[in-house]
Order: sequence, then structure tokens, then C-alpha cells
Amino acid sequence: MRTGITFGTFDVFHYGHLSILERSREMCDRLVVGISSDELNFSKKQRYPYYSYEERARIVGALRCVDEVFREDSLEQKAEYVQRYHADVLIMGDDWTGRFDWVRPYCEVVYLPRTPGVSTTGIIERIRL
Ligand code: C2G
Repeated sequence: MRTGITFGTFDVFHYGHLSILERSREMCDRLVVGISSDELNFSKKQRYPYYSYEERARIVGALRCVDEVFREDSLEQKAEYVQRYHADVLIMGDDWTGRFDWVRPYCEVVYLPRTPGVSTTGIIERIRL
């Protein structure tokens, strides 16, 4: 039984989000997803997500490729989360390449290619116009 763990905000859920979660699930038997808290998002991006943590966690948790969701409160707690969920592999999009290499003593770390041409910010800007 191989457990994978991945993280994200998953605000205004889109095709790129689905793709990374499906590809992550293909690498393991059980996929656990850390959803950024509203406060963590504010500290990363200086704005709150459009959807609340509860809404984002319900959307991601309802997907067939996701087995469990939890709240990610801090980027620095990755090793604790890996141990708490007994993860064998940490999977992130390649916009994070190198950023979580320090977790390698605890589990395998893999960066998958992002889906080009789609982003939450791009969608919000298009709709606002
Ligand atoms: N992603 C992707 N393709 C896109 C957009 C996003 O593959 N076109 C991936 C990102 O690389 C990330 C995941 O989808 O792995 C979630 O992306 P975001 O919601 O933007 O999350 P982020 O702000 O990167 O938060 O601890 C890490 C953070 O919580 C990650």
C-alpha cells in the first residue's frame, strides 16, 4: 500500500487541478491532499481565496481520485504531515521544483509538469473583464 501526499489551494477548481490530482493518484494506492488554510493562502499570495477552506476541501474531497483531505496550516510543516499520514511520496507541480527537496529524508519527492495555459488567477481575470 503506497500512500501519496500533495498540497495546494485548489481555489476556483479547474482542469489543471484535476490533472495533477489524477496523475498523483496514478503514482500511489491512496492519495491524501493538504488544502491550504485561508490564512496560509493570505500569507503566500496577499489575498484570501475566492472559496473558503471548507468549500475547497469539500470539492477536492469529493473527487474519486482523492482518498482524504486535511488542512495545511504552514508550508514548513511538510515533514510532519508526511509522517502523520505515513506518506511514501510527496507530489507537487513543477512550479515548486526544488522547494521541498528538504523533505527527502522523510519520503520520495516528485515534481510533475503543470498543465499549461490554465490558472485560477487567469480565470478570475478573464471573468472580471
Ligand atoms: N497546478 C497544475 N497546473 C496548473 C495549475 C496548478 O499542475 N495549470 C498544480 C500546482 O502545481 C499545484 C496544484 O495544482 O501542485 C495546486 O495548485 P494551487 O492551488 O495553485 O496551489 P499552490 O498555491 O501552488 O499551493 O504547500 C504547497 C502549497 O499549498 C501549494
